Amino acid sequence: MVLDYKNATAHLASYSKKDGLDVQTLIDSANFGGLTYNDFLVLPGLINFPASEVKLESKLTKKITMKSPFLSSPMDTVTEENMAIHMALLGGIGIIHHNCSADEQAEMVRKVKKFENGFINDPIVISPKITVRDIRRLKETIGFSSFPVTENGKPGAKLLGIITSRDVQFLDDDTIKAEEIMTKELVTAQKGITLTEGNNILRTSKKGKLPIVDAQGNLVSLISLTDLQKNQDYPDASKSFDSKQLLCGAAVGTIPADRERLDKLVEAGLDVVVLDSSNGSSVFQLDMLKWIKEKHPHLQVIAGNVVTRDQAALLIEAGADGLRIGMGSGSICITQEVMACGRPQGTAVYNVCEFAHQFGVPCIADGGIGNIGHITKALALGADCVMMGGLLAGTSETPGDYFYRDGKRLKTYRGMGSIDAMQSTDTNANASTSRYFSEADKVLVAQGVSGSVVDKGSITKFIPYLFNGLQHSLQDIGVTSVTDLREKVYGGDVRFEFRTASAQLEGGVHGLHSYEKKLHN
Ligand code: CPR
Repeated sequence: MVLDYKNATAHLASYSKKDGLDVQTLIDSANFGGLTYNDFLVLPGLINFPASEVKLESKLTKKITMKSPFLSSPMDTVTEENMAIHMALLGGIGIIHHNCSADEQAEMVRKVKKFENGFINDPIVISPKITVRDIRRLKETIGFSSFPVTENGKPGAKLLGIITSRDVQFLDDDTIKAEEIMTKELVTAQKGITLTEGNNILRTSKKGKLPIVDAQGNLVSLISLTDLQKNQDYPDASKSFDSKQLLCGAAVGTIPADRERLDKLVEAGLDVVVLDSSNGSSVFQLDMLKWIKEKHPHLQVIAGNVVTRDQAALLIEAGADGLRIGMGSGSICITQEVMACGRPQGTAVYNVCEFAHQFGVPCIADGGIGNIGHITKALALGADCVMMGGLLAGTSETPGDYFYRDGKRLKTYRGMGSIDAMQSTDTNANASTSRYFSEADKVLVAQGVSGSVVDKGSITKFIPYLFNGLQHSLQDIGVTSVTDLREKVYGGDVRFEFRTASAQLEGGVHGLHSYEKKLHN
């Protein structure tokens, strides 16, 4: 008998066969192996809304919600102040690494907290005694054409004038000093003005630079006309609850010196601390958590890393405001190989998130995110946010210089437990060794490698690519937000399918002689 086609959806509602698997069955069926992101797919749902309407707002910790579910890893080839500033501007957060002295790390935090879009808070400044020869040299190396002149040649001191390239262009005598040729009649603005007000002054005064001074005439910051033209608005920027300052995260270890380090970071304005350990279920981390909760009760603490419910329970009970999940899944990581310890990331993310959510503790899937699809899968398995190292490495906001090899423009990317990273600082609180409990070891055992990645351009383009891609991905699944995804996964409406080895081949590009994989414009 042929059924009436008009009743197809009604018939489906009472149909005994369902496509795909619910999430629990997916995880249970992989029990003899553990699940990675590449092992499964999410089945498509109904699209009745535009991708641009998909909300990616997500919880980072119990008290912090972000517009984009993205974090950059606390690694010395990924996150310093420049990355942290741009991650926050783009709606996520950067976690500043701790493979440096406490003072250096605190200074990076301070720079993120002091950053105001459009204001140059650390302008290159010259002294009145500097010669034309030096100014020309500075222009060649830095590429700027004008410099504020202050009494002692440093920002924060009394502003005396400005030197522009025109002031030095036609001078034959290289020994003339800046104070003899600088412009002294300056258009300045007072500290506290808004970017819009500053921009208006720049426009009407037709100057290239607007120095911002305090009541005593000391140089505080600068607005530049060239920046004005490229200045983007960042409506989704992650900001602290009480101030308009960008949100900043930083990692610390759990050795005694890290308490002093954390005090300095908190003084610099830190919002979130990540307790950085390859295995978070240690007495050291529990003690540290307890100490932080007493000493800095307003600081949000992300504990980890964990991959099991047992590990998670200890940290949840000790007051963790968020959990970081992953052991051995990082792209530079050899932990699973060397330590025989860890867990496939899909299984780890599902189990920990399912448990932690019952206590209102948000979770971050850390490591192994290689593309937009992996982000979707991490969120579908319960993660609130994802942390990325390798995917962001090679962008212009990461620390380190580009170099050329085999005709490719590259940057270094290395694991924090690689021999290179473990030997790289002369501070007694080496982040890399303490992350792996190796600070007392005479022989270092590497848990990661050091390598290189290709230039990915700026994250001001790359993060929007991830954001838009993720919106389209959730649209395909038929969910309108990260919360909607979570509810429909746990409710059994979002369905999953395993991928066999041949299914994985089928899902990749195949049958071509050659091709170029260009991911975005
Ligand atoms: P990917 O995003 O590159 O896959 O992984 C980055 C994550 O890898 C980091 O956030 C950190 O948790 C982890 N990680 C960093 N260095 C590591 C070493 Cl040497 N070994 C194991 N995991 C590491």
